[in-house]
Amino acid sequence: MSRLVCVSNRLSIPRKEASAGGLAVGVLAAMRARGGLWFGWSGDLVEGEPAEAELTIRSPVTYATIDLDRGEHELYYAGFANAVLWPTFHYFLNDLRYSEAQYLAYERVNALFARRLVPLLKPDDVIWVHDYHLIPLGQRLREAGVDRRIGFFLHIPFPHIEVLRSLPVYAELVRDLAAYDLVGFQTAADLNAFRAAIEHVYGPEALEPDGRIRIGARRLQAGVFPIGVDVDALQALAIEAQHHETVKRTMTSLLGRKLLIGVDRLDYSKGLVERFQAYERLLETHPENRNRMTLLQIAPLSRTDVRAYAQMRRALEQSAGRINGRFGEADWTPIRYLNRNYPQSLLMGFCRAAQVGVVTPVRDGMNLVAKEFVAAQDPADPGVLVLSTLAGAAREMTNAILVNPYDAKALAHALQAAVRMPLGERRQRHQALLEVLRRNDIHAWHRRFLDTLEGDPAAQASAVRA
Ligand code: GDG
Repeated sequence: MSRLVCVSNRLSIPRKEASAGGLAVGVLAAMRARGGLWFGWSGDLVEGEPAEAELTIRSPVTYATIDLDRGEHELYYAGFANAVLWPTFHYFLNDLRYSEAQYLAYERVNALFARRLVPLLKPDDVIWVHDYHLIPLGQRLREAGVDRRIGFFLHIPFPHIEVLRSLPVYAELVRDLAAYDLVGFQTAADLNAFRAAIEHVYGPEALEPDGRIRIGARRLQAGVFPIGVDVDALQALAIEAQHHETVKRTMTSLLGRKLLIGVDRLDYSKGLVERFQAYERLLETHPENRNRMTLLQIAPLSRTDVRAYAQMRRALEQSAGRINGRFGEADWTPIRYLNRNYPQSLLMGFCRAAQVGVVTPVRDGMNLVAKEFVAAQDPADPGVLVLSTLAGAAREMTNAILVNPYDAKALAHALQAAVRMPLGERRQRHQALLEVLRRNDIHAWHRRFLDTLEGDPAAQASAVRA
């Protein structure tokens, strides 16, 4: 079997503190299963041209990290990746401020990744590039003479062509994506949007009847590979975490009230402002819930150097403060809003103890928290998942209570239905959701992607059909 080389902006080195983020969870699973090289940014900033990659061996994974120049990183990461691509791909065009300087830095950082990666490559490596930070990397590697199979997986949504076209460099991005052998998406909607973008840039003749894409002499594949979770590992964590001191103390402090839980990186795409509004509405319109439930919202800070995130943080602090001031009692805080990072074991313990999982992003590629919440439940007495129709996960998890997060009335209603759902229905829905999770777990995700990339005909057929 050829060696796997994964490339992502950030990586998850065991000796460093784990950070919240879905990409690292997924790539780590693939790397652990198969071993190989994981290349990415060290997390450290320097002044000037960064040195060669530093290798850290943690068998079966070798981590190769490079530092980035502080100014370049600001333009590439806080700038083009997170203030241009992230909002555009999540349909937030209001705050879009395009800057050519940021795009050029994005290009330069991708070229740097290619320069530093090429000397580490072996002749039969298979290369898997992850996410929107690194769209041009495949093309840069091709220019450096790399002719191995290179795949790309987009963890976030791919927008409709009419939204994508707002970016002055949309055609360059589509051409860069076409340099890969396989481009993977979370949902069929993302794949269709990509195919429409290919048609827009290259014309209808680029789309072949068998689903492949032909550009000149090159052919590439695009497919749907919904990311999943490690169900057994999460179940084991959740069961063990019940005995964790912090989980026990937290449950005691609720004095028998129902627990609603949200766990999200603090990001405007996660719908927290809308979630707090709906919760306020629930307390307003269903007063019987007052002093009977608590919303525990865990929201570790992310991308604090991007302006839109600081604004949203202030709005949430005000909202939580207002709700607690308006409805709280001396012995009851309606929302416990925490901007801190917890170990995953504790998160799973909180999820298992909760009656309702509130996963209501206003746009999300997949959303792993929805799947983690279901995996953490006790099948004999499971909690209920309230899930946004605008998360990729909603396409598979049709037995959750599905709701449009922009509709405060409907969301309040969904929360009410969730806390009141009888045991029989909870069990039935949970069992159906667990089956979906098992059918398409994290191992199936990386196996299917890599089998397709490496040319397994059975995997290819299923990727094209998906
Ligand atoms: C991107 C896409 C797609 C959260 N808080 C803590 C913590 N987390 C973990 C969760 C989960 C992960 O972070 C978040 O994953 P999501 O999928 O929910 O969201 P993104 O970070 O936006 O991920 C997303 C994903 O990539 C994978 O393809 O699903 O659509 O946006 O695993 O549990 N982990 C720890 N402490 C926390 O406080 N340890």
